[in-house]
Amino acid sequence: MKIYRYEENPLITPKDVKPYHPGFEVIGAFNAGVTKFGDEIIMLLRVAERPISHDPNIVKAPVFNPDTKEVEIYEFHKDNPNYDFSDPRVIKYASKDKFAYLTSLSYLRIARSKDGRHFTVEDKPFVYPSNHLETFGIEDPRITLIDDVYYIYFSAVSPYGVGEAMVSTKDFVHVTHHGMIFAPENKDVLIFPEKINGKYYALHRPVPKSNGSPEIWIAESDNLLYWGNHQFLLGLREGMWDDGRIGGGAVPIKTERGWLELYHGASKDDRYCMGAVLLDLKDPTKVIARSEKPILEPEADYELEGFFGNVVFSCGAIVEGDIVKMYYGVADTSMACAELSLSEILDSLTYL
Ligand code: MAN
Repeated sequence: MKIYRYEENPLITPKDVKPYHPGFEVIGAFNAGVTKFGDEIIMLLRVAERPISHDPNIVKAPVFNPDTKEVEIYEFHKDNPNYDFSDPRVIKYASKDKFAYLTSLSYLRIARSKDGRHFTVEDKPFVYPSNHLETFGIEDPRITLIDDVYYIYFSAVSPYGVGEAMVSTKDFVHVTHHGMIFAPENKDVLIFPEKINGKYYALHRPVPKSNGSPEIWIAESDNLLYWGNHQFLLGLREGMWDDGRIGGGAVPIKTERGWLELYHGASKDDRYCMGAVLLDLKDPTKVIARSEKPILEPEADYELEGFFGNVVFSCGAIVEGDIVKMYYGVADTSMACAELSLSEILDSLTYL
């Protein structure tokens, strides 16, 4: 399969984004939702900011306080035996496989472009944590346009867990909050851009606890807010590139052969690739075909190295004829884009 990575990659890096919080540094501008808006392409960036630490033995954890609207900073010494600091993204409890804090606070910021390659990042956040379910930040937005409303949904992270919250806008200025649409632990929601047989559909990715794995489910709704009839859709594949965790990536693309979903799959050692799955046009709970091999894997230097390397992670694509412009976060640090051929992706799938 031919993959054309833009010469301008990475398109946006943390250096292109001014910190919003005094005393903080931007460590990530990545995993952006993408949409067309008038004659612009809008990227809704996940911007991750971290309090600057002058002592390498001190790890800081920023937490948004919804009552005061301030960000509070907690400090941890790396010698503290109660915590595990081996994953740079989180401060884990030493005694259990859970995180206590994140090391950065994420929020959503708009970047605009006319050509899809050169972006201007706005100065202020567009969606910022606003309640008790978002105190550790909001992450990895996706944007689905239905009629003239842009639905934006994202991971909301707090001590209560990671769930999926939704807002909507018509103009990328005014925002309506709709609250949490999928309770913890759930991420990687992807709302289909139109009703199918009279229902809205969404992919989602629960993380079952007592048994089960982080795999892709599908649900339906009459109103985009209340989701039901949950069904298991797509699982991990032992020994393959997607045997650790999988989740939806870009908003499902309607093609003649079915709904094409570009999803991410991570191996057990956290190497994130993009693959594709094809769902029945009239009944998206049916899987028709799936990638054996990734359609994109971390190979370029900016994909291999960064805050958390070996990651390509798409939250949105723009389709023009046969061209799929897949925007994707690289190494939990920056944004890149690659063009692929829609028909080549469809031809590369293994039909079940
Ligand atoms: C994982 C990673 C992080 C993210 C947390 C919370 O550890 O995806 O980037 O901040 O989950 O969602």
